[in-house]
Amino acid sequence: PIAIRLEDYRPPDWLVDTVHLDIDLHPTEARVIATLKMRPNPDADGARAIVLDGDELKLSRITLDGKTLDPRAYVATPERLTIPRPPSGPITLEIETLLNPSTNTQLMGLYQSNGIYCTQCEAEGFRRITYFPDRPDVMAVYTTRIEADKAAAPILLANGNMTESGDIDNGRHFAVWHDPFPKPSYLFAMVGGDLAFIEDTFRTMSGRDVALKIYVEHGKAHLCDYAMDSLKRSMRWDEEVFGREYDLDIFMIVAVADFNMGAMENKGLNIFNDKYVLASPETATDADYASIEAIVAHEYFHNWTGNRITCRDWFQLCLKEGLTVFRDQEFSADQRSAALERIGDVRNLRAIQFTEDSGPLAHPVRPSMYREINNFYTPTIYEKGAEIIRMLRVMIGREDFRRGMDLYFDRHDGDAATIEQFIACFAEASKRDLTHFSQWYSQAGTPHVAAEGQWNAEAKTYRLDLVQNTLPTPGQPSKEPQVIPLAVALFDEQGRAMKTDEHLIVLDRASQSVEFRNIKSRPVLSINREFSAPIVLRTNATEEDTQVLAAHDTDSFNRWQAIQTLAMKWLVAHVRGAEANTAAPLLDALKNVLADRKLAPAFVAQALAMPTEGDIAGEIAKNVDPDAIFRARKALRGTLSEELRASLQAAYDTYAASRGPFNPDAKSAGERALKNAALDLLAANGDAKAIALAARQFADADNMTDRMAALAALMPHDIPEREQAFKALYDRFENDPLVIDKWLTMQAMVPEAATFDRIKALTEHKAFSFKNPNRVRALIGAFAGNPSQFNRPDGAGYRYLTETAVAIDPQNPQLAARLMGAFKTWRRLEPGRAAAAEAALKAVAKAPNLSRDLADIVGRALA
Ligand code: HT7
Ligand code: ZN
Repeated sequence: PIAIRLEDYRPPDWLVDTVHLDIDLHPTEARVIATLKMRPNPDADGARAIVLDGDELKLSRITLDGKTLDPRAYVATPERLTIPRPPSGPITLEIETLLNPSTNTQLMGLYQSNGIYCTQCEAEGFRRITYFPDRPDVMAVYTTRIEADKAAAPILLANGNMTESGDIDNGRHFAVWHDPFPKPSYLFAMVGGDLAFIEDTFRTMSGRDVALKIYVEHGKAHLCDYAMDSLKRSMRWDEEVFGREYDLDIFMIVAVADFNMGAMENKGLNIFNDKYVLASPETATDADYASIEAIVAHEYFHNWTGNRITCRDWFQLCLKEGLTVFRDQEFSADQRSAALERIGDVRNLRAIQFTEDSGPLAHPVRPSMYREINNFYTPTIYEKGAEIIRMLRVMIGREDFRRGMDLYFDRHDGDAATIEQFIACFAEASKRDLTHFSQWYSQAGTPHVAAEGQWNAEAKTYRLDLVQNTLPTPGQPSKEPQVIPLAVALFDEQGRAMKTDEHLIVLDRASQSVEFRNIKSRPVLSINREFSAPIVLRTNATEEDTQVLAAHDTDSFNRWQAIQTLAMKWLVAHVRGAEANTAAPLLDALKNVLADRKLAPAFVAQALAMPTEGDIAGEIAKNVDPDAIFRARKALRGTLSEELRASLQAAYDTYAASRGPFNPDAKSAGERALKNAALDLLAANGDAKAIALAARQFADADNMTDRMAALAALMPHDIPEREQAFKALYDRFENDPLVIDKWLTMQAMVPEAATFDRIKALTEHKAFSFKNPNRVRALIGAFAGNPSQFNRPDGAGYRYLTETAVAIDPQNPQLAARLMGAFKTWRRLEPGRAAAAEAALKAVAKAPNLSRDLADIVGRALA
């Protein structure tokens, strides 16, 4: 695939002012007539040919200013429509294309999901509907007329407000929608189908009433209340926290079953993977409720950060995605608990972004080159992009941050903007030079910071020496120092805060020293509080220092981090063969936390959740042996199970007893989280009483959180109770695909050699389909996330994944390429496994007719 480079950006030669789409829906022969009012771009300096993008398009007719275009005046291929010598002034083009939604398995452009017509246009799907300058800096006002069989598609939706609708002959009907806000083509959407809906209204801060509707397949409307509630809370929050009001008269969400990602922020008509809409206590876990809340908010927040202000080009993707993730994280923190949200967000960042940043697929938050943009919807763009915004707020303070955001909204409303324009707003609002800070956007890799403190008893000073280093990443062999904001506090050895309480150190050179004065006793350093910068940190803290922080740090994040640090130290030593390693400091810390009645149960649950196998592999970084990691983690959890049994049982009993009707709120979810974390550890050794407890909880549970937690506790053990639970879950929920996904995932996660055959058998099961991305991710994606089984020493796991990806590729390249994300970390494996992974990747690279998506991922994974 050819390279697209940021430095080659040129403004479009032609602009489109209005688009009128006339869409005649039909399962195999949908007809689209696009009427484009175009004019030459006064700001462009290039040739004036009209070149429109297409993708697998079939042109049936084209007129220019009302006259059929002479076939010698244009060239049409499925991928491009060129008019080499158009008139020099404004023109109207009418283009008719014919589509087959029923065979569109890529789920890009116009397709059918369970008979519902829907569209997905980001990033480059609009060109699968009609020929168009399909780039985000071409913004137009859209009017969409949809016509369909009334019986098959009684509901017809598009962006904006509905202006007309009615019946026509032959059982057909139509609706016209007009969106007054100019938008890029990737935000276009339409839906047609037989759908149920729930509705509500929202009164905006200026007193306008907005109609809210959530559309779903029939029989599922009762599962949409939590999504609706999340939407209303998001709308209020954006008014209160960012001063942003919704702008159309209606806001719609449509949930579909076949969807490549989580959801899509099309103007006024968000389309969702139904996994992130449908919820009931019976079928959704607390984690599902939290995801629904976060994703509904994320897509809604895009209305300002993404839609009203969009991206000039796809290199600026983090302008909307990083910023919108930051906004949804802040929303969740306000709705739930800021401390717990931060712990969860950092866990996720380390699990998915740090791994990406340290492997062959590392790339800057603003890449300078891509071959397939779909492969850049990554944790780096989203999660690291959000971390940059968070650091910016730490650096300039909350007030200037808000003033910068206001300036951005004011200045760029209606624009297709760049990162430079965004940063300029904060530089202006804070009167700071943010040039060096902006390097976070262009330099890939996670900085490693060493922080070594030295207390001088005589001088009563504490000197902190800071050194930063970022390892090379693909295409960036040498790195510059970054601007790293480090929130710092000092405690005494009894855990009392010293008078230098909170302090911000901005590390912006390769090494730097800071001196604290009047420090009368040896301090304990708490640094990178609230994870103020996305770095890997090493300090010269003693184990006792870490214990002080684990018991007393006033920053919940760093208190949790201290416990993880104690656990990680034990785990790494065990992986390296130190069997006699003592877990006493960790056990003390956990006993402390379990006994502390003032702590939120959700925090205690997080403290009990040991680093994952992936976390440990990341810490070890080289020559990774997934089996040794698995054994170490199992041994640690076994030790905790035995040594903490009484307090774990007490925690379990306390929260098992306090059961009322199910409530998905954060407090109740936190209590369930602690009860279930205790159960998980109690059962870690396969202790018969604990297994019986888990089996009973599974059988008696009145909600999916408790049911899945019980199944997760049984899952690592090869026992009849586990198999009975799998069967019972299937029997009860066989008609609910979203629960079936949990059933598939849990089986794919079993850490036993037999899992591989179980997975192959499950692909033949009637509940499974390679056509539905949720099913594929639930089974094959989960297997790729099962470290000990995916990384079988014989390489069969690698071969199975690559062969599956190659088989899926012709049907859905995005899905195939995403599965290959499992190879982000292959280079850190021990030589035997690394060789097997490399061989599997090379076999893919040689396969004929790879999609651009798959070829790009494999090429980069091997480079
Ligand atoms: N902006 C969206 C990203 C997206 C997407 C969504 C669904 C299917 C294909 C897609 N390609 C890109 C989702 C978001 O970040 O909000
Ligand atoms: Zn987004």
